[in-house]
Amino acid sequence: MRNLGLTCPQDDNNCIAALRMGYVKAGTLESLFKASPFNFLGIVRHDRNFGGPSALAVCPIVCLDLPQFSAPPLTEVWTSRLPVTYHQTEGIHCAMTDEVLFGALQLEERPGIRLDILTYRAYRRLLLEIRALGYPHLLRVWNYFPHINRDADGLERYRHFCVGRHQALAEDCLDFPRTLPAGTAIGTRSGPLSIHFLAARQPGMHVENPRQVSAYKYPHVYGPRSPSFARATLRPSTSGSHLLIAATASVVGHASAHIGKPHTQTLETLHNLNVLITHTEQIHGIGRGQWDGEAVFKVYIRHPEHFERVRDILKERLPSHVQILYLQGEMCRRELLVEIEGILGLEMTHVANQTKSPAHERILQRSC
Ligand code: 3EB
Repeated sequence: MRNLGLTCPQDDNNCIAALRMGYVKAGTLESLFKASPFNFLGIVRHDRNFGGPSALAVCPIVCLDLPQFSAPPLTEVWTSRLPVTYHQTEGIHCAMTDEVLFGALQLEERPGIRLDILTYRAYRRLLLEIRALGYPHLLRVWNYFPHINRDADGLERYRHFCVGRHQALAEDCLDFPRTLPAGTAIGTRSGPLSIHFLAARQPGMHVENPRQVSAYKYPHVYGPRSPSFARATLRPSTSGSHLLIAATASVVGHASAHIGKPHTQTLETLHNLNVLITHTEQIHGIGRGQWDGEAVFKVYIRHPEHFERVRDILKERLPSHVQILYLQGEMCRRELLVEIEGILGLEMTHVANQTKSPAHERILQRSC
């Protein structure tokens, strides 16, 4: 595969969208906020403590202990040109537009409360809250907690987490597991169980990857309950649609591929992303030229010594306008060394169903 074949940004891409995620230099956050204080949906910082202006605390702020490789440090910012309203209750902080809700909650772990119980409580709370606020469709969830690969009571902490998440989502979601949100689960260096999410008034369309067994169908060798997430969610909107891509790794079928090889794992991950995007285009009748150029990726790398190699591969294979943030984090399987997630913007005003893309053949030639 040479590259993901995404087009360059259009000229009109500078207008502020109804929903946008991007990375800004941490130092510019304050002036950005002052310029448009009511357009912030959320902020994700990649350090433990939030050192920004306190006025920002009206919107959900997520602080994750995941060291950044990029310098100067970048902050993830979610904005909207639509008016944003805020709501905070029982530890869940939400920001809402007419279409979407960005929310965050953090639960401290305490001795005697297993991670599956804590996770179940967190998900119950957030599912009740999004329904009460009128955004019942969960599109995308990010999950972070420390020591993800450590054993506790004879089971890896990630697997405990999967048990709690599965129970809450299976109880709540109509048409489980077909309505599962796209997901990320990454181990931090320290901190609480931190979950942030995007929910919507309208349902998204969940997409699976034909090269990969759906995570919710993984066999029991990976844990007593399968990981409850979709490979991607397509969020249709008349003001610009988005493809929200789950963290993607070097997993083929359900097995980890290229154990011990960061270079090949990165290539395999890119191949998975390419196939997932192409598959989305095919089933939803999207031409490759309809991606509007908004492309934001986040790369998690387990070992700092692999950073430069991974960055060089992505530099070569991703178009130059793509925004990329590199973080050090732990994947949920010990043998995985890199994971990549992303958000792609679509120029189209609505997403058609079940139409074959005429660009189909041409795109496949670009694959590995
Ligand atoms: C995988 O493909 C890699 O448990 O929410 C990726 C994205 C992975 C999300 C999750 C796990 C999760 O199975 C791991």
